[in-house]
Amino acid sequence: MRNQFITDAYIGIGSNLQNPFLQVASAIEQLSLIDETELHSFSSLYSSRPMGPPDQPPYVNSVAWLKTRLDANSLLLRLQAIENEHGRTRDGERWGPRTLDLDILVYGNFTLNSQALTIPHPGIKSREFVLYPLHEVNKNLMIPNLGAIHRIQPRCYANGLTRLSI
Ligand code: ROI
Repeated sequence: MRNQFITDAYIGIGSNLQNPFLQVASAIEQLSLIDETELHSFSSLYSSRPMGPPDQPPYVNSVAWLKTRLDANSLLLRLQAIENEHGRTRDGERWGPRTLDLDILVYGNFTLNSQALTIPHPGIKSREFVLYPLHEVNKNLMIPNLGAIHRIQPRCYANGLTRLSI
């Protein structure tokens, strides 16, 4: 649904199958085409160690900063459509490899806890592949329930996270 207000939404992007670098680059382009939404900026692409079963390829991760008039659930539907276009399947093992994962990390000052969606994303504070690119795109970000990104990010171990592009 269209919203009178423009909200800053931060999207976590991850892939570790079928040319992850291209998957992430193409996802960023798709994000720029969402209706009622503007792609404000995006982070470098990073290579990260898999969280979850270790017998899977490394991930490529990034974070995009959107300005949107869509409500959170409508935005989620757009993200799921992009995941599907990228051949995402949902029948694999928990925390198994994936062609494309798009998560709403932060949606303005909102907090939400529904079956479909938890905002802010519950994994933010323990995931270096989210916190470092999020800090790169907005060093002044305040995350509801968690606080200032510039305080949280340095407390998170980098775990071999490597920047692939500037
Ligand atoms: N691990 C890394 N490094 N990056 C991800 O984007 C990622 N996404 C996931 C799980 C399976 C939890 N592991 C990940 O969904």
